[in-house]
Amino acid sequence: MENTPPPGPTTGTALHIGGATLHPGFLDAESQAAMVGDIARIMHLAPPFSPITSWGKPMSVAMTSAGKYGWFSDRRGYRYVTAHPAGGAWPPIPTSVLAVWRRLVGRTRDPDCCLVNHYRPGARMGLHQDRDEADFSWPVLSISLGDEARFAIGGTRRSDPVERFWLRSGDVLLLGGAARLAYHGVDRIAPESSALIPQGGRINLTLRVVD
Ligand code: MD6
Ligand code: FE
Repeated sequence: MENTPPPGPTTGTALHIGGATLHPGFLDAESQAAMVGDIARIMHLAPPFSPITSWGKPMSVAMTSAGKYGWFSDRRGYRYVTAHPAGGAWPPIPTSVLAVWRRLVGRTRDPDCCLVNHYRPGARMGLHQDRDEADFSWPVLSISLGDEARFAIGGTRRSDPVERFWLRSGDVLLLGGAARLAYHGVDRIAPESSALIPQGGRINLTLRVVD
């Protein structure tokens, strides 16, 4: 696939790609700007940090969280924790973000964790499965804000072939059903492809039920 995003916004109905469900342009410009403001408040209260992988290398993506749990990694491995590494509970998940979950997943249960990933140009997220949660019958919902990102998704084995597509600001992606345990990652960011985030880069929110 090409290395630069194809032109033009895409809006409208859901697309099914590699077992995932993509809602292109789910959030309009105004909702995206409001959400970035909400995320800036989370980052102020719970500053992003680059978790250390079990290999001992810091990740290129800076992370923080909101909700009952935050995602954390160090040499001992990956896990959910109830406090920021500097101390203190995680800030609550903003209503603007919960509203997206409630519209697409439902009102039966709200997510326990909103992981906030901040990508600067050059940051990447290697192919991984989201499997630190207790109940895989709940989907993982992801919201893209800012610079465009090329997303890769394969099957439930690391060696399965991957499909790649671009995630744009305002897109919402759901990994549920058979795709819940699909390997996926972000292999490139298109620098300065969006002016949404004052410092530039991309913010990705992933919402999960953890317990
Ligand atoms: C990202 N997303 O888009 C990384 N995980 O920056 C994820 O790792 C992800 O988009 C689970 C479900 C949807 C996702
Ligand atoms: Fe993931």
